[in-house]
Amino acid sequence: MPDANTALLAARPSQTRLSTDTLRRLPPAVERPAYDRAAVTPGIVHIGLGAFCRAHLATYTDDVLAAGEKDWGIVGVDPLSPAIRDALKPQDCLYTLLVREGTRDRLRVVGSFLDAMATGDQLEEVLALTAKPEIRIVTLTVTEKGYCQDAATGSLDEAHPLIRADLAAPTAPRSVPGLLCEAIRRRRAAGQPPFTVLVCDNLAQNGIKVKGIVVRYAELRDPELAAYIAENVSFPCTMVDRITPATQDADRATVDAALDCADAWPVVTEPFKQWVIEDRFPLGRPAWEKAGAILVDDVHPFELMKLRCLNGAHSLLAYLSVISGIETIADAMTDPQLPAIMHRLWASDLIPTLPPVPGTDIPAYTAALEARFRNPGIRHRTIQISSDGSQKLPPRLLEPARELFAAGKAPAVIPLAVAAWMRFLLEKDEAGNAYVVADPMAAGLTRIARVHAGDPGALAAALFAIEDIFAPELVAEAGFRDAVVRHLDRLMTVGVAGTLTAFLAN
Ligand code: CS2
Repeated sequence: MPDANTALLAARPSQTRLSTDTLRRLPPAVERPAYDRAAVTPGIVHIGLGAFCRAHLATYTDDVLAAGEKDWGIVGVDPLSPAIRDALKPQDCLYTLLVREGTRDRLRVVGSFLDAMATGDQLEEVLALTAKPEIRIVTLTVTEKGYCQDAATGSLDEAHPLIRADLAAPTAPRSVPGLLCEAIRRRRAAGQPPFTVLVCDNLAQNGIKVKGIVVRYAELRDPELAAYIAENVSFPCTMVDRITPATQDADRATVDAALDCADAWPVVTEPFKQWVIEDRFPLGRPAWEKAGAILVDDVHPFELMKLRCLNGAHSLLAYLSVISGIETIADAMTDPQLPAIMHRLWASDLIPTLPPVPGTDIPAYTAALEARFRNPGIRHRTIQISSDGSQKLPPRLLEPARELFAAGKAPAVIPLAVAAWMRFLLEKDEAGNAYVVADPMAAGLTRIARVHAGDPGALAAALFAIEDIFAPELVAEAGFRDAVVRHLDRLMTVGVAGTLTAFLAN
């Protein structure tokens, strides 16, 4: 990624860079911050500078700043690499959002990031900032794996190399739990009440889970600090939604041409966005409801609906697509069979597990989801969604399967999705093209897949034995195990199309 950016900028040395100075010269159709950025002060530190947060919470906050709340600017922190910081800083942290609906593009320059940092070389600066009284919220988008969790239980993975390293050197943390814990400790030592921690990743009960992870990490470090966090730090749960694929060079070229200046890291997204937040902010919050966020007492029903219906369907489609050579979700939606499989997943396995969702008609919600998946302007790559299956499958599909069995029912489509993930681990599609399995557990998973490539029963059994992914209660269900092995056998012998034909005929 950084190389692609550098190459792009180097290739166009004469092109002006997006910045505060060039903002006023942009074509009139490009929306831009409708407020004086120089008058805005930081109130939020955001950890994780990927595309999603820049399409989502940064735009909600941009709207709130435009509505006149001046003390909620964001300082972005990249915990992984300095690449996005280095792309954003020379453009005064401005970037373009390319909102695509079919062939219609809307461009908006977002101004809510006031500064960008990276923990790699600015850790002390970041920790000094989070101790300041004006910082009242720390938001996070670090993906599921960023929390160093055991995905099956959602508790801290105490054997995680980053956690072990942080416990050995806790004042120079590299993991997200270690960073949060150290930031809370230093702020307390500075005599400040704790900031609110707002987790914006796709974990079930994300605030509760991450609080449990941080408290457990703190217990291993200093039980008194753990008790302080447990009692005093608020971690509201949130449901976040906006489909935001990784930026491609073609998107950069489109944006540069439309702006007539260079933006090193624009973000492409869909028009739809949704944010449901539990209203527990002891030090206050921006009036995000002015930008359309929904503030509630209990996020759980919203979160289950989104995590299962949207993300669960995404994972099913992604694995079946990667192995059969379908490149994007929009392409999967034009396949003769995949939409029907997705409808079955919703109707038989996922919707029956959902509690009522306030103000929401679930069939209308899934119909709208399907329309979003079909948006041909969004090239959301199935290989991107296939990443981190070990972290994504438990909350999206394995947990609803476990709930169905507990209620005396058997899931119809989830075993097929699990089998597709297992087949995906073979690292080659049906035409023999190789792809990379990106997953924090990739080395072990692909080794198992190689050893048992010719034997679906043995492959499934070896993967079922990984308790960080599969809860023992689920694996104890013979109906589940047998169905996965049956589908895996078919996928490995007749392929995706043949498997789906047989499946849909029943
Ligand atoms: C996707 C999500 O990559 C994935 O796993 O399912 O990024 C999805 O696009 C977002 O959660 C939509 O809000």
